[in-house]
Amino acid sequence: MKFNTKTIHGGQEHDLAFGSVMPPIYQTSTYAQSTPGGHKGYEYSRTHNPTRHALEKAFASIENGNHGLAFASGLAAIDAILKLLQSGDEVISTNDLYGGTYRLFTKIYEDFGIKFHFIGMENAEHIEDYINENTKLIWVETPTNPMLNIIDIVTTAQIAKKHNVLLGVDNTFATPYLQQPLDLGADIVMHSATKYLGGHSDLVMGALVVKDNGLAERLYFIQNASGAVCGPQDAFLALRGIKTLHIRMQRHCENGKAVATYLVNHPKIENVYWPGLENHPNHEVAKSQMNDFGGMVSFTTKGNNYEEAIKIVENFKIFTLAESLGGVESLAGHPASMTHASIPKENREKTGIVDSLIRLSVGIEDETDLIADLKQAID
Ligand code: P1T
Repeated sequence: MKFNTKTIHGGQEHDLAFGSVMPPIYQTSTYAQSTPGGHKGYEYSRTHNPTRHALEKAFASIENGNHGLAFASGLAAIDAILKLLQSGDEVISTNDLYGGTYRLFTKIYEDFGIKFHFIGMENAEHIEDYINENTKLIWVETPTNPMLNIIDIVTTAQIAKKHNVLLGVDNTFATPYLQQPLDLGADIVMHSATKYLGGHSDLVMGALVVKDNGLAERLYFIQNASGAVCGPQDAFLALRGIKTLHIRMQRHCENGKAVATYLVNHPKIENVYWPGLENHPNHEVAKSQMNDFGGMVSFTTKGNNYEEAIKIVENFKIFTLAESLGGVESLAGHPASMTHASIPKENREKTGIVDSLIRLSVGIEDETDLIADLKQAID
């Protein structure tokens, strides 16, 4: 099955009871048993729920994996991965990543004795300098949030394999429409399904997909034992969202390109970060591992003035000033004071999250309206 068919049919069966084409929302916590253990495969909804199960099969299908897991949020999904580790283990992570992931790593898991190295991975060979016998996980966001750096997944996977270390890739920004990390050698692919997979800014959810049966078994154990599962209503909404992922992503990419091109030519703009630009430092790697370049665009203004950046985001009429990304509507954010405020200023600025940085999640509205909105807000 091709990707555009998988988004609609991948892992899906018509409902066994009445043949409903869309999966029923099994809004139940528990299932009747004829005798202790005598059930129809479902016992309790933290462990299994048919609507969630349908979604988990869809996740696995679109990411070319064998096993999918749905969580209550993206961070709950990352949390489940970290529970594979033990005190004394070490993790090597991209230095540019979602502020909430950084906070989970440094404010929760460092206290449990896990050591994190946050490094620039644009030159993947650099990763090997940080590997030792305690290293258990390499954590990669690509494109990174919010600087849109691109990490070479194939080379990173080769390094991970050589040292017997797990490679997890946060595929939230790209989605499987643009890149499929498991096919490039990653062990775990993760999503904040809150974003493009859900696609309509109406749910909070996380996803994991793996190929390996043993790894899946450990993650299912953690999912059930820790319990951060999503509810059946949200599972239904995510299933509905995934069915249009391919056409939404196509438009996100087209509009992303139009916005990036407009900003590059604007006299008040200093830097534009979008992996499709030929002068993007990792453009060649992006071309080799992505089918297109997505709808996330970040930029800074000349003079790097905090007040000016705040004024711009306040001036938008179509772009909504809000956290999050990946919905059909365009959003704008100011990472230094919003999504990445939990990263100390000194660390933030080292990776480029300066005071004038604005991040756009370019939606699927008409391109000319988006450009006009940028023009009036910046001018
Ligand atoms: O919000 P949640 O569903 O828990 O997902 C966390 C997360 C993980 N990974 C990436 C790359 C993310 O962007 C996020 C969430 N990000 C935002 C809310 C944001 O505005 O960047």
